Amino acid sequence: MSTRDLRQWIQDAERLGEIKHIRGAQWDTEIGAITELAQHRENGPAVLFDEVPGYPKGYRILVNTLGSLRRTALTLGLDTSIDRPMDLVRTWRERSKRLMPIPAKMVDKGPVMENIDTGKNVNVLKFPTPKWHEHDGGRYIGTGSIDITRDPEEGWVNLGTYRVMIHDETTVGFYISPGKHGRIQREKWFASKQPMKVAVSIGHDPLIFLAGSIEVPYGVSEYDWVGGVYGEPVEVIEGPETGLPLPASAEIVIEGTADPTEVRAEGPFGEWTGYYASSTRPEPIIKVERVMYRNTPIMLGSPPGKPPSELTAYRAILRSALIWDEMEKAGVPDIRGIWCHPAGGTRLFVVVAIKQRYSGHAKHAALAAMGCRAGAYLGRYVIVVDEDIDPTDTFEVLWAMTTRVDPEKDIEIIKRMWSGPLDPIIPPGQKGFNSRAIIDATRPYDWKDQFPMVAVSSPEVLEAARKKWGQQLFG
Ligand SMILES: Cc1cc2nc3c(=O)[nH]c(=O)nc-3n(C[C@H](O)[C@H](O)[C@H](O)COP(=O)(O)O)c2cc1C
Ligand SMILES: [Mn+2]
Repeated sequence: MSTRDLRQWIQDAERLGEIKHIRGAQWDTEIGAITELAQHRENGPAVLFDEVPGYPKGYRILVNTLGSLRRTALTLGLDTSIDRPMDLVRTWRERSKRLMPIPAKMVDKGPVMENIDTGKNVNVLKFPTPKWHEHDGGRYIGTGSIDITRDPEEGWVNLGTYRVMIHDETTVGFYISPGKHGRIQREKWFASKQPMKVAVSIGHDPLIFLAGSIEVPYGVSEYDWVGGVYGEPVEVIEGPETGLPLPASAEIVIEGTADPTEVRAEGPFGEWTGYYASSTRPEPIIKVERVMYRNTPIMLGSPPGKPPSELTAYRAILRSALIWDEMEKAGVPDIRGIWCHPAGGTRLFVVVAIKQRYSGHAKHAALAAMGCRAGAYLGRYVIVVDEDIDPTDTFEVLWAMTTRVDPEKDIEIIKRMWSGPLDPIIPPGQKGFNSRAIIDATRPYDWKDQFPMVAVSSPEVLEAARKKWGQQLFG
């Protein structure tokens, strides 16, 4: 798999019949509502909007790129015929085990430099940014985007998908949850009273967006991770205002500065939990100094919202694989499956299936699942089941929870874990921590051999009956 820009991705997806075209939809309610319809349908289409009223023809917006298994496989360079989520989790785990980060390559120029606005010409409103959800507090130019920042002490560059709201022509606001890499970097800059340079790329290969929105380890640039997936480096140019590496083939990049003393009201914005939980708070802003963009630029949009959404589609696969890997590294043996359920935004309801090997194995698994980086932020429930339960089958999981759990013994509460403003159940003014429930829905290890037998006939008996009587039974 070689490097790719957004236009190449569109061609590839077009060949698979995965893109719908919509012309003439308005930015204020229609594009957001159409996006919601596409995202709420399982394996719904990617949609390319053009001819947005009030904007030049060719200024486009692409949404729901990672909203199907097929396009997620395409983006990761995997077999696009895989049609079961757990098979994609397994395939990606095999592939990612061989992944070696490859540093980005600096080049002198790239298509993103086709148009350059500086000084009085800067106007982020020239692009058809939608108002994604009806009750949003503004237009969010950054959703399928990446915020590019540098660590002032360690020098490494982070790419994080952190939402970016338009305040006016030359000012945008950005929200980063506590503990995220960009937030840690920003706090270092601001603690030493220095402004932070920030660049935002708004339109790139969806793989870059994917990398910006999942847990690539601290200290590793997401550029290097993406290079590892491609097997060759991402080409970047040096941002003239910020000195930051910018994707050379990005559609739109804004460069600017965040000053430690300047804040403005940010939000409300429809969030991945399905609520407007963080409401409005003062947040840092970026004073935009330069906008670079390709001719007829294509914005990549990925608004979060009530699950299921695009982000729950691909992140269920990626997060399940990541937690599985991190648990293995924590020494948990015999994991048979992991599923980060989309209903919980892939964070709030994590099911782990194990083949129990020792007393305490289930608790070991649960604590690792909620303690590792991919599972630590804003979780709620970790459910551990035996290997006969398919973690992607909610009916099976609920059956285990209702029959293998004695609540007073098997539910454990862990307090003061990593949460933040987006947590809907924590009251305003008290956000920051939350608690977690571990539900051990495995057969109790100490008497599992006496645990009641499951009341189904053996596969052989059922198969024989099906052969002999199936025709009369089901026709
Ligand atoms: C569409 C979308 C929007 C997101 N918006 C935000 C956001 O506004 N703030 C935030 O902290 N994380 C947001 N996230 C989650 C982060 O991108 C994710 O936690 C990522 O791992 C952060 O990068 P980091 O690991 O380098 O900190 C969003 C994710 C997606 C998919
Ligand atoms: Mn990171």
